This record gives sequence, structure tokens and C-alpha cells, in this order.
Amino acid sequence: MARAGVVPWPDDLAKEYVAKGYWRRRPLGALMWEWADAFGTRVALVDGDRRITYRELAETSDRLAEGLSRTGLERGDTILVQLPNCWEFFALVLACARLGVAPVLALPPHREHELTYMARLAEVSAVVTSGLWRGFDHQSLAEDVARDRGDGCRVLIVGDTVRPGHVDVRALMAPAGDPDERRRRLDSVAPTADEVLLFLLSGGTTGLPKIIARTHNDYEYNARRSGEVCGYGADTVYLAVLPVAHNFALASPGVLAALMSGGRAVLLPSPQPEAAFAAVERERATVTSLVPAVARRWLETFEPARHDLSSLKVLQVGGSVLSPTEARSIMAGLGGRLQQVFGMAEGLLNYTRLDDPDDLVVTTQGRPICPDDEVLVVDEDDVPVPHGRPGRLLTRGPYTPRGYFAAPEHNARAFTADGWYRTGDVVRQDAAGNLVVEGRTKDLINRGGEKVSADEVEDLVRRLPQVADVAVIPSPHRELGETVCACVALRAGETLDLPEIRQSFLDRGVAAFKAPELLVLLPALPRTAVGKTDKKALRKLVDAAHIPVQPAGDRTPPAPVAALRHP
Ligand code: AMP
Ligand code: DBH
Repeated sequence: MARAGVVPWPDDLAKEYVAKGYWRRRPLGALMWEWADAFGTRVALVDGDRRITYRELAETSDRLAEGLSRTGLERGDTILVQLPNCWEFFALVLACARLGVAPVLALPPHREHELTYMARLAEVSAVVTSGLWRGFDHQSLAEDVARDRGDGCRVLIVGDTVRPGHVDVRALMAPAGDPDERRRRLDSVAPTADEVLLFLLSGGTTGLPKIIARTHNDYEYNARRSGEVCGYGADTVYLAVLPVAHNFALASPGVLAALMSGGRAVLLPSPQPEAAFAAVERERATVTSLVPAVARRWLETFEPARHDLSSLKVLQVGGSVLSPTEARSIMAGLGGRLQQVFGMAEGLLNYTRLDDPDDLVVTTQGRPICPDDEVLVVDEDDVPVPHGRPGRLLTRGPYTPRGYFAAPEHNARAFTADGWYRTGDVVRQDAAGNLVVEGRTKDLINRGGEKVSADEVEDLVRRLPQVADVAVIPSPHRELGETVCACVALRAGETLDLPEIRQSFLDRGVAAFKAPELLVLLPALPRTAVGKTDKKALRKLVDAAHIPVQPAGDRTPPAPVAALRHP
């Protein structure tokens, strides 16, 4: 069942990927039962006091699948899912996989601005969310998003308080009927593996964030091959502290590969160090994945006399730049084997290998997982640069889709005519194929691993009546790596401060991590010869202004620089 808006791989390659065993042509829902048959009574997921066995997970997912179809969902439908790390997330993803319903995986900090956009783009027919989470009423948010979609769009809640008119997901999971009969019924309506398993959100390369359709075939390989590279097995205990809606914690190798291996995944609501350390100790976690910003916090908090992290064999760090110095201190400070991960929701995954020499592990971001991952490093005219020189990374392969979902115009720029994905990253490649990320050409801010599109923030700031012109650039930040800096030229006689901008973001329902943390007021923005905003000049200007660096541990936004003189 082909979905409009999904760009398939060329037929000959699809055949080759099957022939080479990358694509198993088995939908994830069928694999879920394979795991249950093989690992039945072993614990698959740990969420607080709840311990879910493989069999329980499969049976619950099947019940939920039938429950979802009773609400009217069917093969080919799309739903929006915004859940914190919880076991129900996996029952839901697997239930959807059983039915051929594709969830769009939103992150918990997303708000109306992001959710409405994604819901429209993917034409969702239901919104699944939690109740109150971190003091925020997600149920009301989901209601607004569903209302925007129109009458047929249902709200489904994973939580204790389910308002009238909404569907209680846990009630849909309640035991009923014969599990074997249900299994057979669902087997008979299963989707094929070339259908969409789920949609991931990407920071994109320009403009608004995009969504990426990942098929059963390609995503299963993504997780399985990652698990192989990272030494996953039945004794793997993966600790998920980053959002499981993100490709890193979900399938790089993350929770999905733990389930495939007969291992176990322990789900935490946040990467807060003390709680995470306690969970490592209690569950004897063997592997976890962190963004550099979190690794830094862990390193600052860790005290060998108080915390026992000795079970951690592998510590994955990825999502944003990790300097060799930091890599060394993480390696020395937290124990376990450091593994750098350079990945993307668009596909291509690079890992340093567990048996790589330390020097390689600290100085590179690893190499691709698949022999058929194609990597090209090119100049601005798409001409390959001499090996070892930095250039723009292009890639194709069996788990790198050929286009963003429903974005033909953007795809014409983000992909070459031959289907190469323009990652927007600037890398150099060593003789053994290891990649070093040196920078990027895409206009985004990588805020502690969260990607923020400059275009999107500029568009929001520009809506303020005081603003004549705006450019958004990254500003260096000790803890997060980068934060969002808005450079603004005001209309004559107007004033504007950072709290006002941030409040306008809040009022518009924009995810908090996108709100500018630094405001630089300029009489006019510098221009290039062709009249575009000169962001390079702007960065130099802002850097030279010595805006005070935020002290470690201080999470209040730094005071804005009231005015900088334009040279
Ligand atoms: P996304 O496309 O939103 O999934 O984000 C993927 C992007 O994150 C990559 O294209 C890189 O720009 C960035 N990224 C991921 N891992 C690393 C890493 N280890 N070092 C530097 N940048 C990274
Ligand atoms: O940053 C990312 O998007 C990312 C990082 C590490 C990712 O998608 C992944 C691993 O799978």
C-alpha cells in the first residue's frame, strides 16, 4: 500500500537490499511475535515499578491494535504521538506496526506550533498524548491540535485522567478474548514491510522541520545492524534517558535493538544524573546514549565513591560535536567504552567501533554501519574533494530514504537528482572511512543535540511589530554547545527586550528550546554583495562583542546586549 508523499527507493536497489539481507521483508509487528516466542518470560521493558515481559508486550500491543481499530483507525492512517519515555509508547508503536498505522513521533517539548504543523502535514486522524506532564496539560494541547484537524480526529490519552470524549489508551489495552485468535486475526491484516513504520522528525536543512517516513524494512535494519555494531545481545540492558521518540534512543541501537536481541530497556523520564546513576546501579545497565551536553552534566555530577557505574560497558555520545578533549575526559571520568555516534533521522548512522583504538574513538565520529552506505564528500558544485579534505557530506543507502515526506520542493534541494541526501554537514574522511564532523552548511542551531531551524525562528521573530529585520545564528554555549541568538534591527523608535521575544514564543505555543537566549540589537544587519544577510559577518561581529559566556550550571538566559554598534 503506497502512501502519497513517500519517496521510494529505486526498484533495482530495493531488490538488491532484500537479496543482501538488509531488508528482511518482515513487518515489525510480526517480528514482535518472533521476539515474544523466543524470549517470552524475560523482561523487555522497565518503566519505574512496571516490568513488562516480551510476551506481555506482544499481547498488550495486539490488544491495543484491536482497540485502535475499534476507534476507526486502519491501515494507511497516520496518528500524531507525543509521549514521554514510558512503556506504553512501545506498545503503541508496535500496535500501530501491527495495523499499518504510522505514528508521527513528536517530542515532549513540542507545543501547538509544532504539533499543528506536523498534524496537518501528515494528515493525522488521531492525536495520542499523556495527561499532565511536567506541569503542562498535554490533553488540552492535543484537543487543540485535533480540533484544528477537524471532526474526525480523535484524542487518545495515556494517563490517569481521561476527559470525556477522549479515548483511554490503557482501557484499549485491557485483557479480553483469546490472544492466539487475536494474533491470527492481526496477522491476516498485517502491512507489508515496504510500508511506512513511523515518521521521524528532523531538524531539516532549511526552512521548517521536516518529517521522514521510515519503512519497516529500512528501520528494522537501522536498529538491527546498529545492535550488531554495538555488541547487543541477550545480556544488554539499555538505559533510555534521551527521548525515545528520537532516532538515537529509539533505534541507534536504542530500545528497538534491545528488544530484537532479547535484552531489556529501562526507561527514564529524563537524563537527570542522580536518577540515571541510581537506575544504572539498580538495573545494572550495560549501555546508554547521551548527547554531549548530558555527558558533561553526568561527568560533573559523578562521584566514584557515591555512584556505581561499573555495569556500563558502552557509553554512546552523539547528536552534536564532541571535542577530543571532552571525549578523553568522558572516557577517563565515567568509565565504560566511549562510542561516538554521528547519526541522523534521515538515515546514515556512523559509530566508532568498540574495538577501535582510543585515539580514533576520541578524534572521529565513526564510520557507516552498512557496506552499501554510500558516502561522498564534495565541494559546493558537488565535485568530490580530494580524500581527507573537508567537504559537504552526501549519502545514499539502504536505510537513508530518498526524500522527506510530502516536500517535493524541499527535496529538489535537499537531495541530488541521483537521490543523494545532502546532509548539510561538513566532514572529512580518513583512509579507513572514519568521518570527522567539522561544521555544517545548513542554517540551524544545534542546541545540545536539539536542532533548531534558523528560518523558523526568524519567521517567528519577524512577526513582532517592532522588528524590521532579523537573523538567527548560533551563539557558543559552554554547556549546550550552541544556543539560539537573535540579531535584530528594530523599526525606528521601537524597543524590544529578550523577555518580550521569549514571551511571544510562549504565547504562540512554540517549543521552549527554540526561544532565543541571546538578543543582539543592531542598527542594520550586514549584507552580502547580493543583498542576503551576511551571517558569517554577523557571527564575527557578535563574537567580537564579547557577550558574556553563561557560567556553568546557570540556566537563566544571559542578559541581552542592549545595542551593538554596526561597524
Ligand atoms: P537530524 O537531521 O535532526 O536527525 O539531526 C542530525 C544532525 O545532527 C546531523 O546531520 C548532524 O548535523 C548532527 N549530528 C548528529 N550527530 C553528531 C555528532 N556526533 N557530531 C556532530 N554533529 C552531529
Ligand atoms: O542527532 C541526531 O539526529 C542523531 C544522533 C545520533 C540521530 O538521529 C541518531 C544518533 O540516530
